[in-house]
Amino acid sequence: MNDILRIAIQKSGRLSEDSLKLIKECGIRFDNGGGKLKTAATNFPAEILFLRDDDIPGYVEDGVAHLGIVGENVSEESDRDVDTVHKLGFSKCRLSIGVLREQEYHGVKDLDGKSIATTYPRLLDKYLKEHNVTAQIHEISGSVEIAPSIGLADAVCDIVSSGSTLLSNGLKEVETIFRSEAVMIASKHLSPGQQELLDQLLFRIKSVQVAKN
Ligand code: PRT
Ligand code: ZN
Repeated sequence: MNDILRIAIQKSGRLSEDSLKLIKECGIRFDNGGGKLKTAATNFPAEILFLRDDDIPGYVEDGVAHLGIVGENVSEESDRDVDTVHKLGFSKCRLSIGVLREQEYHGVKDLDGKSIATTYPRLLDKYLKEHNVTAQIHEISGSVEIAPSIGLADAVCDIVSSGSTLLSNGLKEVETIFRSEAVMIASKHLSPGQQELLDQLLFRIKSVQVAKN
């Protein structure tokens, strides 16, 4: 069997350390020194690709990578045609709507006619439609939380973990629209050999998770 699994993980960011740790805890050894973009495992038929998290779902959909570790928020927002094969239990966070603290808020209908700044337009749009709310979505690429205080939007929709970023920007969390954690995603076009390798890897991941609980 000459199959190899190419696993994409985040190069540098909140997912990187736990992704590497998980792979190592599965007994897979590799050299990741020198800021390389790709490295081969020495004791398992796998290669690790180090990418920006936003690029991972697309690489997995295209089959350039066979597996990826990414936040469910990023995978869902990308709307790529991939399988979510396992929840990994780290990088837990939520995608929430926040409004200025002094603004009265009674429920999601209060967002009707408002503008909301976000880097997650697709997930936000889905949520608003499900709740029959018509709001204007302002897609911006970063520093979302500052938008209401500078008059760019009435509300924000962004990732929240401790809540301190919202707080320090004078915002309060009013709706949680999506709960996320790191997930393993897989290409829909694995060969039988790659599927077998994935099953082995998932067995190891589940064993690591059981051992921790
Ligand atoms: O460079 P690259 O594109 O790869 O990375 P990135 O900067 O896009 O992502 P990164 O590393 O910041 O986050 C990767 C993933 O970690 C996200 O997609 C989430 O799944 C998850 N995660 C967990 C978080 C947070 N917690 C988090 N707190 N992602 C972002 N944040 C940010 C949030 O955007 C906000 O600015 O932290 C701030 C809020 O945190 P609190 O604790 O103040 O509420
Ligand atoms: Zn990113």
